[in-house]
Amino acid sequence: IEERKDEDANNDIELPKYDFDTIAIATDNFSSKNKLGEGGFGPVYKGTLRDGQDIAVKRLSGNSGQGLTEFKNEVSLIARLQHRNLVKLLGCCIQGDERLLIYEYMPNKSLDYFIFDRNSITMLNWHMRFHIICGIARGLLYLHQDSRLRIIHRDLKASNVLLDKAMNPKISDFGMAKTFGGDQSVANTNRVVGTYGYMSPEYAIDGLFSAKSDVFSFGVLLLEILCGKRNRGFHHSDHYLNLLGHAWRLWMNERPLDLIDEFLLNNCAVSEVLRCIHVGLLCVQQLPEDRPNMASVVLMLGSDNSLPQ
Ligand code: ACK
Repeated sequence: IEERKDEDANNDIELPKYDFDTIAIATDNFSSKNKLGEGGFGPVYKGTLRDGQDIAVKRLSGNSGQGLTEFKNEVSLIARLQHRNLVKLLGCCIQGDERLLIYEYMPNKSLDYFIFDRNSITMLNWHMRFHIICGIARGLLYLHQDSRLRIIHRDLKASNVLLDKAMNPKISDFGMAKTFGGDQSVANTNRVVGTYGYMSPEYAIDGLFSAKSDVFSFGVLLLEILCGKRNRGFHHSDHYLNLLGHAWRLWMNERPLDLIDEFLLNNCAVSEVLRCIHVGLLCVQQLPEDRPNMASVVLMLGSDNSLPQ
């Protein structure tokens, strides 16, 4: 793993720099009515640039040195990312104490809102769910596979997947991401960050992370999308974390028929549902070496012709 040094992080930035006043005006001085929510490292605001373009502005809360590191990490990584299933970073602002990230605005909120809200989940028919699953898989494959990037996201979860106007999914929030280079594919950290419930056992317990830990999170997310249910909020305890993948498998083994019944009513393609369940369960396997990589996942899911691209 190439741990990026703080002082190097800015060298990679090839992004438009906005001045603070422009963004303050665009967001109506960060007024509370424009606040979209609280992200991992500070509040996010909606704004509109002078040319009419809608933006989302992530404002780093000024008090933590750790936040500054994550900010630089996120900027240097995302500045190079170009994929339709990743939220696009349009620019940044580093002025005085202010640190802002300016993103394309995603009008349909996060996936979290759709899959865990009893009413909203009904808005996601099978075709949309499959489209979203395939899009997330392609975005993650791009992060893992691009030879220049090779990025592990480390915090893939429903609230970090945003939806655009056409309900295309885009992965966001790269504050925890790490690059890895050469032949090295597994790294160790004693600072485990991420979200319990989505974290793979080897990462949560031993701090070992690799592309396969993202695959595990993807598997949990896929199963959540299929079932419209949050993973069972496992606690930070070795016992529970060891059981996480196992619990999903047990639960899904009991449930596939119910799931298919539910989706059949909406004329879904049963073979696609079965394929998705199969892929999800492969991804949440206990041992990283048993999980498929994202290239295989994308292949196994098959093509997504459900919605116009
Ligand atoms: O679920 P949400 O509505 O979508 O609430 C969270 C909140 O900000 C904190 O992360 C929203 N958010 C983050 N980035 C964007 C974006 N690019 N476009 C629209 N909303 C965003 C996120």
